[in-house]
Amino acid sequence: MIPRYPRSNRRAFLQGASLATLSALVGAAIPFHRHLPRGFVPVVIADDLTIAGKAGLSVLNDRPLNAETPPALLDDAITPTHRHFIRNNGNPPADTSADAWRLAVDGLVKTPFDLSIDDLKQRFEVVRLALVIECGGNGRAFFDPPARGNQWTYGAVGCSLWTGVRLKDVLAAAGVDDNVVYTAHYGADTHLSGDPARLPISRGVPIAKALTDGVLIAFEMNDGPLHPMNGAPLRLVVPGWPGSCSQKWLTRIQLRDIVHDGPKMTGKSYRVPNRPVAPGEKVDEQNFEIIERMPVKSLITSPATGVETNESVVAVRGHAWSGDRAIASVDVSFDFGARWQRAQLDPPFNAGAWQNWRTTVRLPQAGYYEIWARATDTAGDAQPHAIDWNPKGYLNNTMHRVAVRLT
Ligand SMILES: Nc1nc2c(c(=O)[nH]1)N[C@H]1C(S)=C(S)[C@@H](COP(=O)(O)O)O[C@H]1N2
Ligand SMILES: [Mo]
Repeated sequence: MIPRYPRSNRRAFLQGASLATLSALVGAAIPFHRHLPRGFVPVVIADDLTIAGKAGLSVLNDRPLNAETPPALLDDAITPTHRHFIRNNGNPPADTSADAWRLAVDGLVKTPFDLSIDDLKQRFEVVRLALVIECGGNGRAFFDPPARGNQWTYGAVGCSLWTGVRLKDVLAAAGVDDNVVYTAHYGADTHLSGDPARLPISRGVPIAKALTDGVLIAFEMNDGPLHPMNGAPLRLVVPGWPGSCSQKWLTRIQLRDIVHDGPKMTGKSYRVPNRPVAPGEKVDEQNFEIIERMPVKSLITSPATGVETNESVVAVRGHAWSGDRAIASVDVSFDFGARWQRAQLDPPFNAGAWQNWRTTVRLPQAGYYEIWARATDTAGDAQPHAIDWNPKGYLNNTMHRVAVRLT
């Protein structure tokens, strides 16, 4: 895999990487890690940065590990584990073995409990759903003026098959108190500062969302183990909402009578202004609101952008999704939006999955074209041309544009 950032940055990234990240990169535990001099990069990865169990992901120049998938590698109807993006806020736990893992359910419940993964499988119905996880900051790279944070382009999204138990069943077994308004999620990853008292991220969702059918406590991904960087051995999957709600390395779910105030719930994290703002405008923190459902969006996964072809008939395909809603239609243009043709659209595998679509375009003569895709959801929301700018660069759902040159 070829990292997108210069070698010097890559070296700095590797030198600062945590043990769990290095283990993921070399593909094995590092028993003598304590003797590895600070700043030494394992030679196996010094020349070619690969993430074990992943292929073709672009690593962003940041610590901790964050990697996105180029759109053309998201072509599968269901995203294979080796193509699912990685978004880490802290240092992943070193030990992700399933046997000793425990999940606590507590807070405002009648009967708090603590369960193993086997207990979860035995006590609750096991379901398997295709579910979209998309980072709230996907598309941030295109904000102008720029927004700080990981410069995701298109590929901080995936739709894998997740097997697990429904959060609502687990909460029902615990008994939800009448005054509960929000969940609080906790994981086993540690804060980048190394301070054990600080959490990298702890988010939650309104109890009404937590009690919907599609929210899973998942222990399998694509019928195999979860990838260590995707939260093994246990994670939440909250479809349609910012990926940050889907706590990885899940250890605890607490029910609260206030909107959860854990790290990355407050301030400007995963929040947007509660009214439209001009690009670059300063917005007071009290005028921010928590992002809930993700907006309507689509991706062109074929052709790959920049392709050169001598074949005037081009097959175009991709996916479309919209928060808690289904997609009604996808339209495709190859003349900068003057005319649109309707694509053939599949129903979702289940609610919470993206929908696959395809069409064929006939390019009239040699030259440069852009293929644009525009999805419309069942409530009539369609993708915009221009970014609805916000200070932290969330929710960019502008149309995907792909360049094609016909020779
Ligand atoms: N424990 C924990 N859970 C987490 C995160 C994290 O850093 N730590 N990142 C969140 C964010 S911001 C996103 S977008 C998704 C990404 O899931 P993935 O890495 O499996 O693609 O995980 C979420 N869950
Ligand atoms: Mo995210």
